[in-house]
Amino acid sequence: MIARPGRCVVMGILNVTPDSFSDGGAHDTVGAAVAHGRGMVAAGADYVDVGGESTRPGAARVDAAEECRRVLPVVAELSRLGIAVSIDTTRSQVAAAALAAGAVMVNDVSGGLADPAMARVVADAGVPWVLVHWRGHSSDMYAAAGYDDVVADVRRELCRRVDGALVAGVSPDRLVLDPGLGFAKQPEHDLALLAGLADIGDLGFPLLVGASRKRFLNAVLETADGRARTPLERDSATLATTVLAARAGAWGVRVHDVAGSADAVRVVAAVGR
Ligand code: PMM
Repeated sequence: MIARPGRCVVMGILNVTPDSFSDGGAHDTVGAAVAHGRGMVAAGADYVDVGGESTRPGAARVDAAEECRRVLPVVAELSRLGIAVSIDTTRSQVAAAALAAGAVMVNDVSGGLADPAMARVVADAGVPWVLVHWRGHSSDMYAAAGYDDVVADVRRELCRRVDGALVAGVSPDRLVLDPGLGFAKQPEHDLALLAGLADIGDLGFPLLVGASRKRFLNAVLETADGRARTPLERDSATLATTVLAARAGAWGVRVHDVAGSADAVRVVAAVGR
C-alpha cells in the first residue's frame, strides 16, 4: 500500500535540468540540488521528486546517459540522508538506475507509454508508480490537446494505462494516477480537470496533482501592468490548487514552493476532521 499520513502528501520538485520552465538551471551542481532537496524536506515535503529532463512545452529531449548523469548523484545523496526520493523519468533505464541508487517511487509523466520496458522495471522493484495522463512528448504536445469531455477522456485514458500496468504484473496497490495538468491540455482543460478531480478519484487509486506554477494559472491571473505572470509569481495561485486538490481527496500535490502547500494540506486535513 502507498502511505497515507491522514492528509494530502507534499512532493517537492527538484529539477536538475538547465531548461525547466520554473527552476531550470537553479540546481545545476549536486551540492546545490541536494541542499534544495533538504530544504524542501525541512519545509514539510514528504517526497523529493528528482527529474533530469525538462517536460516544458517544446523542450528538446536529452539522452538517457545525460539524464542519469544529472539525477543519479542527487538521488543517491538524498536517499543516503534518509529522504524519500521519487524519480521523474519516462525511461526505464533511468528509473532502474535511480531505484538502485535509493529512489522509492517512479513518477512517469508518460504513464508508461514512452518506454514499454518501464512496467517491468516497476513490477520487479515493487515500488509505487505514478501514471500521468500524457499524449506525446513535449515537442508537439499541444497538437494533441483535443477532447470531447476532458474529465471523461482523461479518466478513460488513465484506465487504459492502469490496464497496461496490471497486465505487465504491477500490483494495483502500487499505482498512483495523475491527470497531467499542462500535458496536451489547454488552460480550460486544466481548470476542468481541477474541478473534476473527484470523478477521477472515483477510480479508486490515489491521485497526484501537479499544478505548480503552470502556465494555465495565467489564464485567470492578472498583473497591474497587464503582462503575464512569471512562474515564480504563480505560487499563491498554486496554493489555491493545493487546497482544491486536498479538498477533493487527492493523495498528493507536486509543488515547487513546499512551505505554503505543507501548511495548506494540514489546514485542509484539520477542517476535514
Ligand atoms: N509536471 C511536470 C513534471 N513532472 N509529474 C507529475 N506526476 N505530474 C505533473 O503534473 C508533472 C510531473 C512538469 O512541470 P515541472 O517542469 O515543474 O517539473
